[in-house]
Amino acid sequence: MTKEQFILELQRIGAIKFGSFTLKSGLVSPFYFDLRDMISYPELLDGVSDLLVEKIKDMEFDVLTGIPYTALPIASLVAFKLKKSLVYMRKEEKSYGTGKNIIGKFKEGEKCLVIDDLITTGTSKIETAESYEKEGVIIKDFVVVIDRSANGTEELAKQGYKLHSMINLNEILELLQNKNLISDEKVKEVNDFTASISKPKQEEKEISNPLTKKLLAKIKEKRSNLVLSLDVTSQKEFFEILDEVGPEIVMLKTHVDILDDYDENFVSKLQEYARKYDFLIFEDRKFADIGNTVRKQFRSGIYKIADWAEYVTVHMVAGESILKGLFDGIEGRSSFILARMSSKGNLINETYSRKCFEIARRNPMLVSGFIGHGKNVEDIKCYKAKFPSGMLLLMPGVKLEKGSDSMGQQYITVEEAVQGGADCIIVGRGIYGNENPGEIAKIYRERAWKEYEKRN
Ligand code: S5P
Repeated sequence: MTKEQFILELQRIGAIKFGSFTLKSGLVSPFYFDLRDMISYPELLDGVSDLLVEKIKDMEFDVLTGIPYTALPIASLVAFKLKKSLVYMRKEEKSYGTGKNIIGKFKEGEKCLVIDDLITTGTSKIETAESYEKEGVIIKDFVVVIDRSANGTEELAKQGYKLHSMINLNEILELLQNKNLISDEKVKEVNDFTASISKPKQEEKEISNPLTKKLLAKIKEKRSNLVLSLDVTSQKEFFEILDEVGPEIVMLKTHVDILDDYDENFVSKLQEYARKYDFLIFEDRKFADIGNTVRKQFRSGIYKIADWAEYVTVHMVAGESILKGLFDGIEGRSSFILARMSSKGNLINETYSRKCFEIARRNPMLVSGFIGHGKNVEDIKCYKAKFPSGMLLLMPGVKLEKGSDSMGQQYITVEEAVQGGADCIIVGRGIYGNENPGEIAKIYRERAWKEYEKRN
């Protein structure tokens, strides 16, 4: 069956309708596609699965799924024809028995290709991806039989997914128009409707946040994307190490509250070092409270972080208003949101990460990027692909060798981090825990920079 024959068959069985239809959203649409009844037409199912097989046979994936209900029988046939295994997701989360939400055999880290019948806005695809990602399955590609959206491709791309459409709305309109099965007026009506519901295209914006630009410029200028996390408890040790490592780093990350002997001279000395060795200052305070409290934690108390730290970290668990609390009325400061963590068993899931990205997208002047981690290069790439454009990835949990500590920290290698998309690596004990912090920092720097240059 050719694509044209398939479209004409759909029209014949009433799966493509023109008229006036009230959608779930309440909008009245001049057309309606409903592929549910296709299961009653074996030759149509055979035809569509052949066309899909042709479309996906060279794509890379381990398992195949269809979004219930309509696409599941279609995906079953496609899987059968390609001799690939099929999985599917329960519609209701299961909390009893095995608690398994994905039916079928799969291994964590396997790539799943998702088939669906239609795409309108892309929202349900993103939700599907999230529920698979929660179970450790990697989703990158969606294949739809009909793309009835105006910009589904862009909407999915924003979240890091690729849409492959077998047929788009224009192809259907053109064919039916050529066969005199639809009037010119109707075509216009359909096009006007689609244009009216599509979200305006967002241009890829240049980076507007001056602090993000500043970090990027410093990385380039200093030819280093190494951030030292200097988590030592005495000022003596702090500045001794900094004297050795300062020349190698683009930024210094502090936990000022772990110093045993913090005093009023600390900040001015730190700033002097930052000037001397030309690095930026980042306090990893991890603000996570209501706006009013973080505002005081940032500006007041012993440390007065807002006075000297150009970047801070934020846990978005309290919601978007934390950004207002932190930055309202302050210039020249920015944040990194913890949208993933490196510690074993942390409670962050894909949905939480995505919400962090949405908040950052709305606040580009207050957020420079995200802290993140991943199991391997692929996993990090998937994570970073979902970032709003122009946002940076800083990655802790990095050492020269993979491993872990006894308190839940997990390490990946410098190469994995940067190849996956880390713009900066954050290294603590790997450097300050070494007998020769200066020498080892040089090695970290060189290895990270080599991968960074390769990637860019
Ligand atoms: O998920 C995270 C986020 C951060 S900011 N995992 C982390 O390890 N960090 C911080 O990075 C942590 O607080 C510490 O300061 C540093 C990693 O230190 P290391 O000694 O394990 O390299």
